[in-house]
Parts: sequence; structure tokens; C-alpha cells
Amino acid sequence: MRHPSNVPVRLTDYRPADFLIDSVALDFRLDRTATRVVATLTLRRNPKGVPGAALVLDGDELTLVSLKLDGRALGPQEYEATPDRLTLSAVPDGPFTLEIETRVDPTANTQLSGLYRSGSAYCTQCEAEGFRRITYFLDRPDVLSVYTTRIEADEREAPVLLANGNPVEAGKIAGGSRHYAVWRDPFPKPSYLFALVGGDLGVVRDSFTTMSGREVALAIYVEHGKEARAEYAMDALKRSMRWDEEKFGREYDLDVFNIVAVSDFNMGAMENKGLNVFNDKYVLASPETATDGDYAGIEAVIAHEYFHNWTGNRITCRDWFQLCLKEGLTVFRDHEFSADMRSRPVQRISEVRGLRLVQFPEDAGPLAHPVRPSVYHEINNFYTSTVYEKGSELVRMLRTLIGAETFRRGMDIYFERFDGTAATVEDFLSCFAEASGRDLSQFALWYSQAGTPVLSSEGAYDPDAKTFTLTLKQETRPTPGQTDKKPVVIPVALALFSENGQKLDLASRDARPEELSRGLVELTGAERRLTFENVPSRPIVSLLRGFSAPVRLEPAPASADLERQLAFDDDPFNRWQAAQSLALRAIFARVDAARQGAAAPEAPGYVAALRTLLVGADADPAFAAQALSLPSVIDLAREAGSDVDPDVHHAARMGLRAEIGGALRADAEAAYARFADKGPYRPDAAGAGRRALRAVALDLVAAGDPQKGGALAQELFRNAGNMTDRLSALTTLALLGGDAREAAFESFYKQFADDPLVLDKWFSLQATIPEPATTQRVIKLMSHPDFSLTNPNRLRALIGAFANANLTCFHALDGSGYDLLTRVVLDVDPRNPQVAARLLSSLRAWRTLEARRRALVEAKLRDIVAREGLSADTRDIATRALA
Ligand code: 0A1
Ligand code: ZN
Repeated sequence: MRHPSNVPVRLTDYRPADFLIDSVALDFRLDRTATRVVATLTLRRNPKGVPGAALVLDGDELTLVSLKLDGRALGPQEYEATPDRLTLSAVPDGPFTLEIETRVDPTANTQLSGLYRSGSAYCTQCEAEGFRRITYFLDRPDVLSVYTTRIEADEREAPVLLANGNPVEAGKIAGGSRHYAVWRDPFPKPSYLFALVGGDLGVVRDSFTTMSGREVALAIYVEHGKEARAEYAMDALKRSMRWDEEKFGREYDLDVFNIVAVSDFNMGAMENKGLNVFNDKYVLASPETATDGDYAGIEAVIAHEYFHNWTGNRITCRDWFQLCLKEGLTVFRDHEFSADMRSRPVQRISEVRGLRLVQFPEDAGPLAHPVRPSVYHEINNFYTSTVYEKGSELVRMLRTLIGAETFRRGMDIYFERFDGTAATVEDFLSCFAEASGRDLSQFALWYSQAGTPVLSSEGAYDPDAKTFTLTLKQETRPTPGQTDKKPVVIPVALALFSENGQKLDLASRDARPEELSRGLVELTGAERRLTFENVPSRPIVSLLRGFSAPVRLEPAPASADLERQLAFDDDPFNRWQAAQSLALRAIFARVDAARQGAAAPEAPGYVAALRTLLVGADADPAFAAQALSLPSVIDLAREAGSDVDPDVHHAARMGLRAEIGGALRADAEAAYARFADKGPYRPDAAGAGRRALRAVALDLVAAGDPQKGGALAQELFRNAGNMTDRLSALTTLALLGGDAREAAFESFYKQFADDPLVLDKWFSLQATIPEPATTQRVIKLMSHPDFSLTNPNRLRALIGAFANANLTCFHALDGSGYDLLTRVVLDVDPRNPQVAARLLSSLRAWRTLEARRRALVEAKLRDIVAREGLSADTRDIATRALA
């Protein structure tokens, strides 16, 4: 395990590497506990490096077996080797070869970084700094090399041998059961994109003809017997390949594209060149085992990793500070893909929900950092929602500002100019500055400034002059280490509607003509005032349409305006936003009343609006399902911003839910019946929308009439033809409680005991039951034979779900939730620091809690940082969380 270093890595300290590695030949002899790796590197001095500098290669827990320079074995006095560094002070300037033999133990590698075992397979994970756990190397993204990989293994144990690039050669080794395969990747790449896999795996094959007519052999490797469950992923892969050609002109470049699904994986998936390795959660699906959400997730992650081939692999990052260069851009591309494959408005709503759920709290708390951070202690902790999701929002904003066509031209310049290089955010932006002729220096602030800007608006109507004056202001609050915030450029998409829902033409002397014609004004300073003319009556303002910038908009319009917006705004995102704002207002009114001991106020206007949505749901069930869903307790905590008491928020939310359920009972029952599944299950957006609406209807029935809801849920649970419906039934039963719930959990377990991905759902759902007994249930589940502290998916399913999605239990006033989390974090930390640190990040918003809970968390964090032997990852999160 790497131990904390007190030396931070800073963006301003970037220096080119002192050496370049043109080619790498790797020779692996796979063995469960003693794999031998021979790496032959062709090196030369980098003209941009420090002249005469020693060659210092990175390592991590490595055992050096032997070392040769230009074929000559080196004696121990000629180099210095420690587990985490290999130093050679005297090396030639011109090209020379270094042959390094190391020995690694894949079975003991519980960190799942480097070469490790997942089930009976060997696999690797090298991003960000895992390659140095395989061999000594210049393990940094700006050192690009051509790789040849030879793998040798026992054929009975590992009939399948894969690495990056194209297959070159394979055969048996005489005199035994061993065989080998050689792969060559002609595209220079950084070490973090290296991968190999060896194992006994089933495979699904297909092929794809690229836009220039080249045939690519596609394969997805999975556990034997699960091949049929990879069909949807294969279909998503082919659609992704076609989409990238059509939308970005990007063609695939190797003869093969391989995907391997493994069950032990720290993250979602990894874009290794030509050999993507996936968490099996994002590959395997069947109607009986996967929900609509799982299918959508598979489609998105398959696309994401495939799109990295151009945005990440062909053009990679100069250093890890530029992570958003590949991640933000690739998330933007996968979001666009999903929008094209499914419903664009529903996709946008779910993107924004995701952003607000994790990124906004991150940006408002002690772990806040810019999309491009300027300092880190542990890079693994920067695979964050800020880098990914906010990073994607920045690319989207850029497109909004310069227009889709100019954006595409900028992308073409980017691909053309930076192909084969390790680039920076500045390189990226320069392409769009050139394409648009705009100065993007203020836009660049979005990359360096942390925190979510607050956009506030104020409107004043003058009935005599028939003018409407809109004042927009922005402010970004200080974040750790950044007190002085400058105004950023905010594209504000807007429209004005008359009271009867007519969209008004925008006329104003305070805006440029193209701002008015596009309905997009730019706020570049702290404040901007716009007076609109020819406004016949007080207008309804639709602001930040389509969520045109990642900001918090304050205040929400008056309720009467929100109700109108929900009825007639032609921007679906803002219709959904209006429903959310109404719900938030209704819940917070209940919170206030509860705090004052007053009777709960009702929200008849909101309820009436929901009735209209429910009755008219047939037009777009997926949208209606989103608009009918109440904000979660996490949403409430974020919106409250301070003095958060999840118990009070949960009670108010449940109160409003009961009010809605009571009022809409008949409509909900009717919708539940109307949206019953017809025909065979299809994982498409239309079917998913109907099922989502039906799940919302079931929840409303249960809210208004628990008995009826329970009966319907039991029936659905028994007869469901797919996992989506079965899980919505179980979710309803979980909330209702009682014997029916326990019986359903038991029968679910019996039915799916052999299916790890389904069991994850079983663990998760139990962990999120919002009642005090859940903490004990979770503790008990930790002794369940199917629980495991070593499988990241299982750990996230139980502990991650508890800490992130069960706020009332996790934040219980007796501290039991915090005890549970910290116990697990400390237990997991020595084995898998990345996963431990990520679990601990669930405390990202602790400073917004009310004082008693805050004190409990602070004590826990102080206790953690005082521990000796903590990993760099966990120490970094705990230390920053206390900032
Ligand atoms: N680049 C991958 C995510 C990833 C990052 C780190 C990993 O190990 C520490 C693994 C995967 C992606 O964006 O999909
Ligand atoms: Zn990615």
C-alpha cells in the first residue's frame, strides 16, 4: 500500500519527462501468486527534459528480479531499487534498452490496481497509477509508447489471453499445458491504457464495418453461461461505433475491439486501447435480472468507454490535472449519445438530477475542487462528479455559447491537431477559440474556479411602458483555498410567456440581436439588466432553459407562475423544474410548520398540477414519471444548505407524499391499470417510460391507501415478467413494511441467490429502508454469507447505499450510522484504499448538518486522521473533509 506523502503534486510544477520510451515489449508468465514480468523498454533522453538527469522510474510494491542495460546485466551497485522506485544515475543519452524483470502476486493484490485476480481470471487496471504495480516505468500520461505484449499461461486455467491492439501470434509451448499469445498495439499510448486479461471466459462475437469499409471483429468476454446477457451490450457497442462516425466523424482504428466483464472492479469500466475492461454490472443484462435503469447504464458506459478511443486514447492528457479533458468531454459525448438513443428531454432531466445529487454537494462542501484541480495528494480521489459531470456541463456550455456547428468545427480541429499527443485544457479551448473567433479566456475560469455560481434574477413589469426589466446577478461563494471568485460567463437561455401561455418575441436594446433571436443572453459580469419592450402584460419568465449552465438559480418564481410554467412552458426541462420547485416549496412549508409546531399546510395548487400530469401521462409517460417524482431527502438537504436535519425533511416529504396519494388515489389506480405491461419486455425508452410511470402510480396508491398499494405490489411482485417491475413492487413493499415485506425479501433472495448482480439490488434495497431498525438490519446483513468486504459492488450495494441514500439512518442522532461507516472504512482501507476513500466521501456534505450531527461527524473524522497506517487515499479524503 502506498503511504501518505505530505508532498502535494501541483499543476504549476509540471515538467516534461527527462526520458522518452518509444517502445515497450512486455512478456508475462501468468501465475496466481508469482507472475513474472519482463519489460524491455527502448528509451532515449527527452530533449525537453533536464540534461544529465538520472533515470527515475516509478514503482509501487514491486520486487525487482533482474535488470539489464543494452543486454548487459547490471550489478546492484549500478542502480538503486526500492519497491516504489528504480534509479539509474548513469545511462546513455541516445537510444538504449532497459530490460526489467519483476515478480508480482496477483492473488495478494486486493487493491484491484495493477495485475490482479477477479474470480478465476487475471486482469489489470492501470489508470491512474496502476502500471507501476506491474513494472518500473515512467508512469505518467505524457510518455507515449508503442506496446507489444506476450502473455504465457496454463491453457487449462487461461485459454483466453488478451492484450491491447491487434493479435499477432498465438500457439502452444512444447512439453506441457502452457500456451502464449502476442498482441501489438501500433498506436502510441500512455501506460495507464495498458491492459491484459487471461482466463477461462465465454464470448459473444460480432463485427462492424467502419465508414471507410474496414471490418472490425468485436468480442465481449463474460463468465461462461452468461453470454446471452451480453447481447444488449454488443448492440450498444455497434450503435456507439456508428454514432461516433455520424456525429463526430470518428472511425475505429484497430482490427479488433474487445470487452471483458469482470466482477471485481473498483469503478464502472476502463477504456484500455482495444481492450476495455468492465465491471460486469455494465455489461450483463437480461429482462429477468436487469432493470430499465441498468440497461440505460450499460448503453451509456459502453458508449463512454468506446468514445474514449478518440477522446482519451488517440488524444490523451498531458498530466492528471487535465483529467476533465478526457472525462468531461467523454461524458458529454455519452450524454449526447443517450439523448439520441432515447428521449432528449428525459435524458437532460436525469443528467441534471445526477449533477445536483452529487456534484452540487461536492462543490458546496469541504471536498470542493475546480474541474481542473491545481493540486492533489492522491489522484485516485479526483475521479469525481466535478471532473466528470461538471466537466461535461462545461463542454455543453461551450457548445451553447458558440453554437452546434462551430462547436463541431472546433472538435474537428482538436482531433486533427492533437491526434497522437498528450494535450491540455488550453489546447482544447484553443480549437474553439479558433473556430469561433471568440476570446475564451473568461470561459476558461470555469475550469479553474471551484464552487457553483448562484444566479439570481429579479423581474419588474411596468404596465404603462409595457416593459419588463430583468436583472440577472451572479455570485460564487468561497471554497476551500479559493476565497476570491471572479464572475464567469453564464449562458442564460430564456423565454417570456404571456399569462395565457403565448411565447413573446424578445425585443430589447440591452441585448445583441443574436442573443434575442437565439433566446440566449450571456451574463459575463456580476450583474446585467435587460429591459424587454412590447410586453403586453406581466410575463412568466422561463430562465436557464434546458439547464443552460451548471448554476443554482434563485429564487424560484412565485407558485402561481410555476403552475403556469408546468402547464405551458415549451421547454420540457423547465416544466420538470417547475414541478420540482413547487414540490420543494410545499415540503419546506411543512418543514417550517413542523418546526413551529403548527399544522401541516396543504399544497392544493401543486396537487392539482400533478393530477393533470397523471391524467395526461399517456403523451409522454417517461416525462410524466419524472415530473411526478418528489425530490429526494438528499435534494432537500442540498436545497436547505445548512442546519440539515434529515428526520425533519423525511417526515415533511412523507407528509406531502401522503397528501398527494390521498388526493390522487383514483387517478393513480387508473394509471396503474392503464400502464400495465403489454407484450414482451423491450428495454427501449418507450417501454421504460411506461414502466417508470406505473412505478410512480403504484407508489402514489401505496401513499394514499397502504392496504390497496400493498395488495397491488404483492400481486406485481409475484407476477412481474421483468426485473424492473419486480423491483418497483419490492420497493413499495419495502416502504410499507410488515410481514409482506419480509416474505418478499425472502422469496427474492431464494429466486436470485446465485446471481450476484441481482443480490446487490437485494442488499441495496434493504439498506435504504427509511426506518430506524435499518441500521441493525445492515449490521446483520454484514454477517450474511453473501456479504463481502472485498467485492466493491457488494460493498457499495450495502454500505454505499446506506451512507448515500438512507439519510435518516446514516445521520441517526445516536451516531450509529457514522459508527457503521467508519468501521467499514477502516476495515476496508488496508485492502482496498480506493474503495475505502470513496465510501468515506459520502460525508462530503457534513458541514451542512445541524450542530449535533456535525459534532458527531467531526469527531469521527478526527479519529480517522489520527490513525496510523491509514492509506494515502483515505487520509486525503479525511483531511480535506475537515478543511
Ligand atoms: N477512465 C475510466 C474510469 C476509471 C478510472 C480509474 C480507475 O481505476 C482507478 C478505473 C476506471 C472511465 O472514465 O471510464
Ligand atoms: Zn471516462
